[in-house]
Amino acid sequence: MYKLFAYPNSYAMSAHAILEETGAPYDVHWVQIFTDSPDPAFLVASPHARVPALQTEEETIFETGAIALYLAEEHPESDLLIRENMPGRATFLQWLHYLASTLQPDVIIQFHPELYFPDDEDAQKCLLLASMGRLSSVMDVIENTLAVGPYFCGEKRTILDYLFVMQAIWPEIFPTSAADYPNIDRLIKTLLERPAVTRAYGQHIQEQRAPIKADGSPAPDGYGLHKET
Ligand SMILES: N[C@@H](CCC(=O)N[C@@H](CS)C(=O)NCC(=O)O)C(=O)O
Repeated sequence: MYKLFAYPNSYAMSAHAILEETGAPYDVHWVQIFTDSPDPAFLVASPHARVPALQTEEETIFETGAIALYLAEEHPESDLLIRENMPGRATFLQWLHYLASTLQPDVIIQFHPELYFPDDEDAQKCLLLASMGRLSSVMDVIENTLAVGPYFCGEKRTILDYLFVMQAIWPEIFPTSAADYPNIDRLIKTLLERPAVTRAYGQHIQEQRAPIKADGSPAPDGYGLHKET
């Protein structure tokens, strides 16, 4: 039985949706992040106290891309990989790393510029602007790639689509709106129609609405990366 350390409406959603796709049994362990006293078990699994982290029968791992790849390899029946020696493998690896190292850092900046410039609102505004410029060119590149789609790997749905879409559902990471990127918009809609994705996403929305604190007091501001409206 897997244990997924998660925080509502966060990067944990892609790992969560992939877990659902595999059909493997799992428990979600909801944890608090951005706290001075993270859950000790969570800290062991994820030394920066960032979600997601996954406890398997043998070990614990962190980093969304690694968790996604691990789950897809462990559960080949889910058919979410371009494997070694398959055509398109190199491109698959390219996008896997692009999503983690080129897209993701600018996504986190859009939600938490204060992590980079605490107590300097002007610097935060400059960072947000510069980072959105970088996101804009990333979105152009992805939009272009998906023109051949519908998925990152053409006709084949892979973990890449989950890794991207579960971030692309946040309007804050687009210069204007996802609707201005027809191929991205189509991919988001296609993936969100999948029962496994709906189940995972539904748990995050439900948890985001529920208070996390043991004393039952309301969730703190900023609970969930993207605040529901
Ligand atoms: N590269 C990491 C990033 C994880 C990450 O930054 N997660 C955010 C939530 S979406 C988090 O836990 N932030 C808490 C913190 O930075 O202290 C991954 O993909 O797993």
